[in-house]
Amino acid sequence: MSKKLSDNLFIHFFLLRTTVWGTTLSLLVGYSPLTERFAAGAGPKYQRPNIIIIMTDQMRAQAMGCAGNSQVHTPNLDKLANQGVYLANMIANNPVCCPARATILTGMYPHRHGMIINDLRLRERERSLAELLADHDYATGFVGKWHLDGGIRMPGYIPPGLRRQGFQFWAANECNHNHFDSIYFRDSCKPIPIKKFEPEVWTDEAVSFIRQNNDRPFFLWWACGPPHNPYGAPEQYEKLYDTAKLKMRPNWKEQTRWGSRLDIAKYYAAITAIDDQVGRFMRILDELGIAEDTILLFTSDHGDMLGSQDAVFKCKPWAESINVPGIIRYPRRIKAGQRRDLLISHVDFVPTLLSFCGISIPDNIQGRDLSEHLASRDGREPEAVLLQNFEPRPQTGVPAAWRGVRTKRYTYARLRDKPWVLYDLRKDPYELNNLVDDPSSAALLAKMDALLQQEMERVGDSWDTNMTECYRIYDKPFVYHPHDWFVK
Ligand SMILES: [Ca+2]
Repeated sequence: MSKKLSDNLFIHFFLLRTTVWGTTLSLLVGYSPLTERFAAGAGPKYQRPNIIIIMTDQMRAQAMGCAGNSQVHTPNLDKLANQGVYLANMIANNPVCCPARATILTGMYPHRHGMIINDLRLRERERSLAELLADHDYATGFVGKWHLDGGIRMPGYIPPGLRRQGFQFWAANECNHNHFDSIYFRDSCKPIPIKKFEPEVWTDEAVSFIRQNNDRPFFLWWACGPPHNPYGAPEQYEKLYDTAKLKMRPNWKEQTRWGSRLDIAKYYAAITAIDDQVGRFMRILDELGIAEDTILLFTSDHGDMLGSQDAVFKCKPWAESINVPGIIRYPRRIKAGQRRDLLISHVDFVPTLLSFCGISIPDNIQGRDLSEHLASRDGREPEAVLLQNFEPRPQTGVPAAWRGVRTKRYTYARLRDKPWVLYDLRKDPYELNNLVDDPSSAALLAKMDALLQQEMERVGDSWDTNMTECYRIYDKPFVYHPHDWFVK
C-alpha cells in the first residue's frame, strides 16, 4: 500500500472513529459539537476563549513601564496591563530556556518532563497544551524560536509530526540568535530567509494565522528571540535611548560584556521594538472583533541579570533572573486595571488556561489552576513558588545545582549541601543583604528551608536527577553537547 493511501485510510478511520464516539457521547450526555465552542463556567456559559501566549526570550520583569521602570518605553504593554491584570509575581520556575519552555508547554516541572538543561528534545509522548487544546477542536499554531527539539540548533527544521508537539500551523526555527539575518521553516525543509528584525517576521506569520482561524477557537504561541543577547534593535528604537542618561538599578555593577550601559540601552531598544509587535496583536484582535474572548498572556522564559548582583544572564535565584513579565488580558472574565501580587509561575499556565477553556486538567499536570484567582480572587492563594536549577554554570556564577522558594516576601535558595541566599524583599527589594549567615535570621532560614523541603516533596523532586539519564532517554544520540560535564 502506498504511504499516501495508507495515510488517507488512517485519516478516514480516525474521522469515522471520532464521529462514532462523538455521536455516542452526544446521546449519552447531550453533547453536541455545536456546544464545543462554549465552555461551562461557574456562571453563565461563555465562549471558549482563544489563547495567545506572547513570549520573549531573556526579558526580565523589571524592564516594563507598568513594572515601574521609567527608563524603558513600553506603551503597548502598559496599555495591555491596564486592560487586564498585571502580575508582579510572575516567576520562571527554572530560569533557563529549554526547561522553562517545556514547563510552559506541559504544566510539569523539569524533573518530570525531562528537559532539565538546554538543548535536549522534549519527549514526543508528553502531552502538550497544544495537543490538549487540539483535542477540543482548537486550531493550534507555533511561531518563532522553538528550542524544544534538541541537538544542533541550526538550521533548525522541525518536520511536521510528533516533534511539533501538537502545533498544526508552524513558522519557526529551533534556536538562532542572529536577530536580523536568519532563517525559518514552514512545512518543508526549504529555509525562508529573515531579513528584518526577527520579531516583525514572527508577527507577520502570527497575524496570518489569526486571520486564517478567526472563525474557531485557536491557540497561538509566539516566541521571539530578542531581547536575548546579542542585544540590539532597529535604529529607530536604539535612537530612543541615551546611554549616558540611563538610570541603573542599585544592585548593578558595570560588566565589560553583557551588562554594560550600552548593553542595557540596546536591551531596552529591543523591548520597545517588541512592544510595537504587541501593539500589532492588539490591533488585529480589535479589527476582527475577538479581543473580548481572547486570552492574551505576555511573559518571558526567564530574565537577564545584565550586571545586577555583578552577574550576567540567567539560571540565578535573583529577581532579575526569576521574575518574568506577567500580563494577562481576558476582558470576558478578568477585570481590567488590576495589579496583583498573586504568586504565579510557568508551571501554572497549562492548568489555568485549560480551566479558562472549560477543559478538564489531566492528572499528570503539576501546576495550579489559578483561573478563579484571576477571574474573581476566590480561593486560597499559593504560599510559595518552587524554583529549580539543575545545571551548574560556574563560569556565570552558578556554583552548583540549586533549589529555592519564592514567597511574596522572601526569596530563599540552597545548594544541596548548604543554604545559599535568603532575602527579605519587603525590606531589601534589590537583594543586597543576604541573610543566610545572619544569626538573627536563623529561625526564618529554618522556616524557609522547611518550606522548600515541603514543596520539593509535593512535586516529587529529590535532588537525585541523574544527568547521564537525561542523555539516555532521548530517542537518538545527540551530536551537540553544550557542556563537557554533561557527557562525562
Ligand atoms: Ca532563553
